[in-house]
Amino acid sequence: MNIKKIRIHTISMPLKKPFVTHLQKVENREGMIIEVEDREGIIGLGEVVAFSTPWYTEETVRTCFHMLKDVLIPLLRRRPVSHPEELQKVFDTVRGNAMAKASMEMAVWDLYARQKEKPLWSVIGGTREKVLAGAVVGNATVEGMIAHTQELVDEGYERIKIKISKGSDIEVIRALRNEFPHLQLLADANSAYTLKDTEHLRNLDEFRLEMIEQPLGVDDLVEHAILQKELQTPICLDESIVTPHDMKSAIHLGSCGVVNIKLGRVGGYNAALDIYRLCQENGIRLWCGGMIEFGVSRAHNISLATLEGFSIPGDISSSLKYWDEDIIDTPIIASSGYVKRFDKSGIGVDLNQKRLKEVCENTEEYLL
Ligand code: OSB
Ligand code: MG
Repeated sequence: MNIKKIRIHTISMPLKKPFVTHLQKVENREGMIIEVEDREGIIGLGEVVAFSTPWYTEETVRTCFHMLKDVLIPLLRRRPVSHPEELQKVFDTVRGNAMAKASMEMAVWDLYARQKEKPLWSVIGGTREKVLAGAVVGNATVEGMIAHTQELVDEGYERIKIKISKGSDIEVIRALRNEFPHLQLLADANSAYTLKDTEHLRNLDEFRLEMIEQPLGVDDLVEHAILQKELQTPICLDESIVTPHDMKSAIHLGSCGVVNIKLGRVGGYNAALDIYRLCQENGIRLWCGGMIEFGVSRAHNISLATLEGFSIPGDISSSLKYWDEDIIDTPIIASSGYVKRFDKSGIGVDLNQKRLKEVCENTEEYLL
């Protein structure tokens, strides 16, 4: 692929409003934008979606920087690839560190599509002209969550996910259901419960939630299978599915009816596409997750969600939901429940250089 240099921009941007889960309140988003440039000057874009601290997975912006600089870029220097699928084998020699690997995979897949002058969605076999959008409401008071949901519904979102936790669940969901009887509603617990809460979680069945996301611990594939037998509401796994092997285990055990795929969490396109195929073959429904990320990763999510199997609205929302101004030159806009795919080469967007300058804290360049 003739990769010549790689740039890593560390950026930091305040959110318009803090994003609250029972695990963490995110007020400022750190991240990294990756540019992979070939000998002709064509640039592929990727993004590190890890957070400043390891509250969602074990990676952080700093661990990703270390992995990129000291491990993954040197590996790529020693073992150049001629197709992005080869990255899987190259990166398999490094354990874990999915988000660091995913940022490189994103950039190399984008570069590959741009070299071929094709949109990335077509390279991976996507078909949807517009992808199913959805928005997320963070944890707050019942009144606050109703008001936020109303704002998002007024903006045209047809599916809303709310963050729940112990002590902030039944009451909020009942109130939202009363207020929005026909809204597609789901709840994400980010591992707030254990099997001891089974009776309590059963009380959620009456509210016709589309699903409950990650009610139990990251390692609880068996426990999720036991819980799923007790609930009518489908379980959707997020944190528990990191590798295609996790997906096989979850299918074998019956741990979930739904999965959200995040490129960052699973280590990039190669693993995401493997998980996608496993879900398609085994009747597991799929949607594309979000990481309160910047437009580069969001544009990758849109490419991925053009695959036919992404038949449920994901956490794909407008650039303006979190940012005053996004890092990409064409902001993402959700309307009437959809985001239109980008039809230019690669992910279809470029960096907004003016915005990058404003939010960039550090840039390093590595020659291959
Ligand atoms: O659990 O799905 C999650 C954001 C950051 C970390 C974890 C999660 C989320 C979201 C998606 O809920 C929010 C979004 O990107 O709009
Ligand atoms: Mg989640």
